[in-house]
Amino acid sequence: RRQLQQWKERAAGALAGYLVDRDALAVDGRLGEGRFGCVRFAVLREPGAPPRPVAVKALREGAAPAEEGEFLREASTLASLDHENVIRFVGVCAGDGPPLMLMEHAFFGDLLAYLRTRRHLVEGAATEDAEGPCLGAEEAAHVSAAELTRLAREAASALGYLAGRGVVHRDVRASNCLVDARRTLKLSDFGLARQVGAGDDGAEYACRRRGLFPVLWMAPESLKDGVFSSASDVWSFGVLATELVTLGARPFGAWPPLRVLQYVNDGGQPPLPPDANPQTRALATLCWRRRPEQRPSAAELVAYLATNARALR
Ligand code: ACK
Repeated sequence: RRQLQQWKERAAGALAGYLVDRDALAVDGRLGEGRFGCVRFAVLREPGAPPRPVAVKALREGAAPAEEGEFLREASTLASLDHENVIRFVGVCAGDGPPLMLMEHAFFGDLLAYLRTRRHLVEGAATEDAEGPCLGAEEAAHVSAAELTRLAREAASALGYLAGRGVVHRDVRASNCLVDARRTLKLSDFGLARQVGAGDDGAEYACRRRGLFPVLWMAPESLKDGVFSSASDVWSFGVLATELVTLGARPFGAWPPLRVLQYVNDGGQPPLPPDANPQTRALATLCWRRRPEQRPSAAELVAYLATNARALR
């Protein structure tokens, strides 16, 4: 408990420069439900600055002190990051009322919902008869190959940035990425992120606590030994690639997490759709190498996806 208190004081200190006046915030509709509580849309009006749309994460009322610690930790992690493909931190509201965390608002919401909407468009295009301005199925699928590859490259770029700063995200998946109005991917949800070293690529975080973990996206060493690193984020990136090419299908189909855990522990890899192209297959298979040090780095993934602009399909 004392450790938690010390941590909270440290986080509050780190965030002192980011305090936003609660009255400057006009909170509007709900964007969705996060781990700590509700995420809402708001307009921030600060003197001398144009009004600015933000997403507001609130810590739910009656949250346990440990949850408050996690909430502050996420805010201070985000406040320390600055990258085109990482959601921008705007500030926090403390004092009276529930703690609030303000982030850049991403117009299209989370990537999983975005992909699933696209799936309907592609399927709609496939069934539509020749009339109407709809894209042909092939054309729609084609458009998405370039876009899917760009989204993957942007996610890899965020991971490369984090690896260089010694931050392990630990929860990389489509539902934790956001898409802004320019359709740029923004990695988000840093609730499980941990600092593992100052830019030391091989550094690991060993988790002692049990909790809710995203089993379907987890590398075997994380499942088995609770070890997380930039290389385990790369494994999760491979699973994210399957979400991209399937336009948002659940990894491992209907398998329950326990079955996935046993399967991956026994050497299994996440399934790819039978029609996935060879480049997608090759990329994912590299990300799912058993030994973390044999997986490509995020920077290598970025380079590959930049030169193979339609690799994901
Ligand atoms: O699909 P969504 O609207 O996008 O539902 C989830 C929900 O809140 C829980 O994470 C949305 N959300 C979270 N952060 C943001 C943000 N910065 N901009 C827009 N929507 C956000 C997310």
